[in-house]
Amino acid sequence: MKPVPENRQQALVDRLIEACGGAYAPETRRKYYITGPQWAAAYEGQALFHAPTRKPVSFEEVIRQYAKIGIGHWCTHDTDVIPTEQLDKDGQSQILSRIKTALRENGLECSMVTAETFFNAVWAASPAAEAPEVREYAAWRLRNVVAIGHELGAKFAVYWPGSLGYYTQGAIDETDTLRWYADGLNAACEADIEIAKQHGRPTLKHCLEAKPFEPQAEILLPTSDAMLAFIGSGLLAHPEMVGLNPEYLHELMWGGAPRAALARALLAGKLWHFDINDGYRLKHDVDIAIGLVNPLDWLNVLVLLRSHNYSGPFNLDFKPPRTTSNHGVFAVSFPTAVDRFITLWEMAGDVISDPIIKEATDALKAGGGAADPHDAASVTAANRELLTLHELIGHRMVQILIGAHRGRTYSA
Ligand code: XLS
Ligand code: MG
Ligand code: MG
Repeated sequence: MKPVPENRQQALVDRLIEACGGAYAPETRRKYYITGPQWAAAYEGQALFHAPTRKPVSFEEVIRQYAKIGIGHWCTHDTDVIPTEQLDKDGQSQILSRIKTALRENGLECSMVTAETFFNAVWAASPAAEAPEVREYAAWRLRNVVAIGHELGAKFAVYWPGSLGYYTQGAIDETDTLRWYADGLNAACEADIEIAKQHGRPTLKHCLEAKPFEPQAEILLPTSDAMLAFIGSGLLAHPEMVGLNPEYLHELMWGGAPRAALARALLAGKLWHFDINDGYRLKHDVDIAIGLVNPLDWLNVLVLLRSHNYSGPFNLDFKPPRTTSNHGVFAVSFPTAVDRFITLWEMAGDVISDPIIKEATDALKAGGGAADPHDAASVTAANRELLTLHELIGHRMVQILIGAHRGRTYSA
């Protein structure tokens, strides 16, 4: 092939993505509770060892593009859209009114707001640092985020306390830090009760998000399970207002099974919000879009969530790769992420209603009917052949994933 001149490259990408097929109409995409973060679409590709590869994108543009794709909900960190020095000042109200206009004009809703408590230098020693003024600043920021949430009509507030940890051990007492972190959340919940009353709205659902490493070397609440223990620790004044926002990759990063982590959150009644993406075990937070790495695992995750009627948001918390252009972010990255989600969600429905999986599962639950349930040999023998169904179910899941359950084979 001859070199493709710069001015023909977008058309080539557009033609090939069209040729891929399998895209859903924007109206279909809007039927799912999919939320698009401001920071994901506006991410410019920068990192510690990476210069930006894309140009800045305004929130007006992100909202307009999400509407065109069919992503019906938008969410943001406070400082994605409001400069730190303008928070809770006139600048904030002007920006919020511009956001409301953009949302209204494009038929989008703001689903969630989140506090940036990791990027600014003020968080160097975490939002729960030793110095009381840092903690007062953190409480003020969280209260302000709650106010922004009500102003924009959000239902959820998310907190990823990225810098709640340390590089050198021994300088802080972890129990103090965790108590102080709880004080910040208590301030947010108490402010919420007041502000919700003023607005005549229900209080927000406050969702904690864990990540096992980054940006600190050691993290005090590294997993969703640690967050559950924290919610139940007695430190929170309103534990009933606080739940989880697990992120798929964050559970995979520590070597866990995301589906099992979600199951534990479901049992605790705390699975309120879910950041969807993909990546690799025991690596940094690569934030690849859903289904590009682990589609089978994703299918399994969605089977669990569908089976248990999860009805919260699916938040596209991924980062378009640095190799994707500004055009590609909205032409390829977001629509394909949404479409893989929808396809996997619908496939999860196929798994749940698949007669083979159903019969196999029912048989496993019926067991073999051992003559003596207190005799190991008799119990083992009674189930010996049935247990082969575990592998058969795994095979059937792969068949559904690749379409082979419809009779497709690769015979020559
Ligand atoms: C970072 C987190 C972040 C949160 C919101 O790793 O995923 O994007 O979702 O602060
Ligand atoms: Mg996240
Ligand atoms: Mg992540």
